Amino acid sequence: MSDQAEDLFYIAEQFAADARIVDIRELGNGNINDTFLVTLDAGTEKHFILQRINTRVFVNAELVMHNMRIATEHMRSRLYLKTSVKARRWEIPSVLLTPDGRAHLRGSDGSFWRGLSFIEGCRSFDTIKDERHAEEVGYALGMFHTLLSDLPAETLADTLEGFHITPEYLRHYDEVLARRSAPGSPEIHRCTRFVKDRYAWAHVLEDAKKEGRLRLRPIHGDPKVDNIMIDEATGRAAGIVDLDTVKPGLVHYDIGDCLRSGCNPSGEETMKWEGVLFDTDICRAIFRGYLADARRFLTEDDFAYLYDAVRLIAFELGLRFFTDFLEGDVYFKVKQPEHNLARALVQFRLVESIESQEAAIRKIIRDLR
Ligand code: GN1
Ligand code: MG
Repeated sequence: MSDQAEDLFYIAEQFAADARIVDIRELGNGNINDTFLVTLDAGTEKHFILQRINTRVFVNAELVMHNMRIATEHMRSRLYLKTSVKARRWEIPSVLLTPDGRAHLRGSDGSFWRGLSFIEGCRSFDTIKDERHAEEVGYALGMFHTLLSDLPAETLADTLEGFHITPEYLRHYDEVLARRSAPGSPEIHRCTRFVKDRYAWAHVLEDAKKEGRLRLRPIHGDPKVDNIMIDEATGRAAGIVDLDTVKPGLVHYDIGDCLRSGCNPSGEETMKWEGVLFDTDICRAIFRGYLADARRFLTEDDFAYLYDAVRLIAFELGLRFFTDFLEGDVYFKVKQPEHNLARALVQFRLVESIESQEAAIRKIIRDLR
C-alpha cells in the first residue's frame, strides 16, 4: 500500500466504528472536494462517504459542519410531521463521528476530513434519463425546501460569502480581465462579448432582493442532478446530498441551478458546446415535481422571478468557469488546459437556448402555478 493509500485507510477507519473496511474508491466528479465511497463488511455490505473538504474554498470548514448539523436536525424533525412522506422513502445524510466523538478529523498535513452516511440502494446520474427522473429531481428539491421552509435563514451561517451573488462574480471578473494581457482566441472573444451583453441584466435577482421582493431562506446551494439520490428499486428520489453549501440564500439560486443542470441533456462536461440545448420537456417535468410541495410557500414575487433564475444561474456558472479559466484555474478542478473555457462555452450556449425559448418557459411556469 502506498503512503497515501495507507493514510486514506487510516482516516476512513476513524469513521468506521468497529467495522472492517473492504474497499475505498473515488466517487463522483466533484469540482471542489474529494469524495470516496468506503465499503464495510458489517454482516451485510454497508457503505459510507468519506470526504476531504477543499479548505481553500471552504475556509471555515467547521462552520460548514455546523450548518449541516442545524439543517439536517431540522429536516429530520420536520420529516416526522410531513404526512405525505410517510408513503415514500426519504433519507437525510447524517454526520459520522470519530471514536472521540468529533464530526471531523484533521490529517497530518492539515487536511479536513469528514464521514457521512450513504443512502443505500441508491445512485445518482450526471444527466436526466427521462421525464419521470426529471420529476423526481424536482420533487427532491421541493422536498428539501419544504422541510427547511420554517427554519429562519439567519440560524445558518454564511459559509461561502458571495456564493451565487452574480454582481460579485462580475466584479471579480472585471478585475481578472483588467489584469490580463494575453491575446484572446475566438472562444475568449465570444465569452467576453457574451458577458458584456448581459452585464446589466445579471443584477436582476440581487436587485429584487434589495427591493424586498425576494427574501433569504435556507438553500442547498448546489442541487444539480448528480446530487439527487435515486432509489434503484423504485426509481424515486430518496434524498439529496452534498450539503456543504447549505446556507442563507434565494431559493431561486437552487431552482436555477437544478434546471440549468437537469435540462441540458448533453451534460455540463460535454466538449461539443455548439450542440447544447435547454430541453423544455424536462423543464416542465422538473417544475411539476418541484411545485408539488413548494407551491405552498412560494409567493407571487417568487413566481415572477423563476424564469430569470433559470437564465441567470446558467449565465453565472458560465461566468464563474470563464473567470477561473482567465485566472489560471484556481477554483474548479480541471482535467485539461482549457477545461474551464470549454465548460463556460457550454453554459453560455445553454443560456442562449433558454433565451430563445423564453415564452415557452414562462408558459410552463404559468401553467403549473
Ligand atoms: C461545484 O464540486 P461540486 O461539483 O459539488 C460548485 C457549484 C457548481 C458546480 C458545477 C462550492 O460543485 O457551485 O455549480 O461545481 N461548488 C462550489 O458543476 O463552488
Ligand atoms: Mg457541491
